[in-house]
Amino acid sequence: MDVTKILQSLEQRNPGETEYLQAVHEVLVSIAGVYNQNPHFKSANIIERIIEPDRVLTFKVPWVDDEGNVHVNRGFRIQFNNAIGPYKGGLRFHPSVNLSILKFLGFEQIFKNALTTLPMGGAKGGSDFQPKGKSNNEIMRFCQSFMLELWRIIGPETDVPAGDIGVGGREIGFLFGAYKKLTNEHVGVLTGKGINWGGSLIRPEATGFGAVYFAQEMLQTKKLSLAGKTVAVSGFGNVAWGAVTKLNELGAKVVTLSGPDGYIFDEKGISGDKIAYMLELRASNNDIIAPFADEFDSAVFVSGKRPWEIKCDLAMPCATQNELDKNDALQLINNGCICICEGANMPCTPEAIELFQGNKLLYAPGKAANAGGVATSGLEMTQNSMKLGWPRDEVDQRLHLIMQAIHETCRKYGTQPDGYVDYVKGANIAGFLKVANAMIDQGVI
Ligand code: NDP
Ligand code: 2IT
Repeated sequence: MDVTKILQSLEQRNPGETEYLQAVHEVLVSIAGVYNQNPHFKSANIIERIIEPDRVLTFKVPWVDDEGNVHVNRGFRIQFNNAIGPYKGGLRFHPSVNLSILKFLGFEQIFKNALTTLPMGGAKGGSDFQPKGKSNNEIMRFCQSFMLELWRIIGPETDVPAGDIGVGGREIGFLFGAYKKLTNEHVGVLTGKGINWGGSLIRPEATGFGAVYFAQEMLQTKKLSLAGKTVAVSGFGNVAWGAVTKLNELGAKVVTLSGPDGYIFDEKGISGDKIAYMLELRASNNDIIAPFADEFDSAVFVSGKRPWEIKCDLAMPCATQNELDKNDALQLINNGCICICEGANMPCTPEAIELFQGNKLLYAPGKAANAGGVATSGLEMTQNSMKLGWPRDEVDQRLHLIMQAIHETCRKYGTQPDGYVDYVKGANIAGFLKVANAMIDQGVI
């Protein structure tokens, strides 16, 4: 496989889709060796087939605001690959959403889902809708209009969407209500559902919990633990909340959170009522973290900056893609950070990753470290199929085991001759092998 040639042709056919090209580039570089050693991949042209989505749907989402004004947003669903199971992946509502971002997320989701050990294909969707500042009724009307199109191509055995940035329990509720009305079926077509109507315990916490379990595994390879470690976290959404909660449980001290307006630093640690307040801020729908520093004397707000300048042992980026660049990486390294564990999808730029790996730090890519969210979605699907619900401990234990298994898989495929574990390579190779072999078994289709 000639990575440069493939990427050139991909760029020609997908001009300007920078995030998508970035995600494909990373995977191709990782798997080139394995690919070239196995001629059956080449003869089945797996590469060209795996980087092209099976199906891309874009649609109009008209909706009416509380003043009676009519708006139009764009909706998307990328069904990327269903070789190992039904399409599965979240929906993102954020003004930055475009085809490139959803294709990168859908592409990554193929490998992430393969790593979970559960039968799920890869997909992603969403809209450029801005939820910030919208009323409950406006969100509901938007979700209903979105589902008026989406329902045609999803189903519990076909494609099962879930949440992502801007889509949480409330939105999943409105989307589910609309699907149920349109099809007259109460089925597990979405995950992240409310606990009284088919949801799974632990799903809200799962991505953050899972990422912390993964960090714990990485530290253990160096005979270290989370107890007493200082952690810088970015974001203050669903993933950040789960991570901060579990980090506290395991004895670590979280000193930062961030929002689009800047970050807060709290040297006393963010725990207890501070976590509760973070949720309140999130629910206020204003998307600013600054008020946190007004509420707690120990916290200071740093406007317009990212938390990576704070001295920490661990960094957990949990906000969005490309939020940690080369300069941030240098600051972390110079400040003695030993482990970077991604809660978000692709939050570190390629240059930052190169620095982490070049300095032999523990570095885990989102597709391995944040797979606990979709894995628990898979467990929600299992419970829906069985028409029963597992207790909290059972789901948490399964999540923990899955994260340990993913870590082990990364080690198996990513350990380098000098003993350093390249988790990027490990995750990409393991995910790729599973999906590619399934595609070969199923023929050219
Ligand atoms: P939330 O909507 O709950 O929180 C996202 C946070 O990131 C918000 O603070 C948001 O603020 C900020 N953010 C989003 N986009 C940008 C941007 N372009 N620039 C700066 N800040 C931004 O989302 P989640 O916590 O669910 O998701 C966080 C990350 O985790 C994402 O990368 C997501 O893909 C990933 N993830 C989520 C999973 C889940 O189950 N929810 C599972 C696995 C990964 P604002 O919107 O104002 O910009
Ligand atoms: O990026 C992700 O893995 C998610 N947003 C969760 C997807 C899911 O289907 O639970």
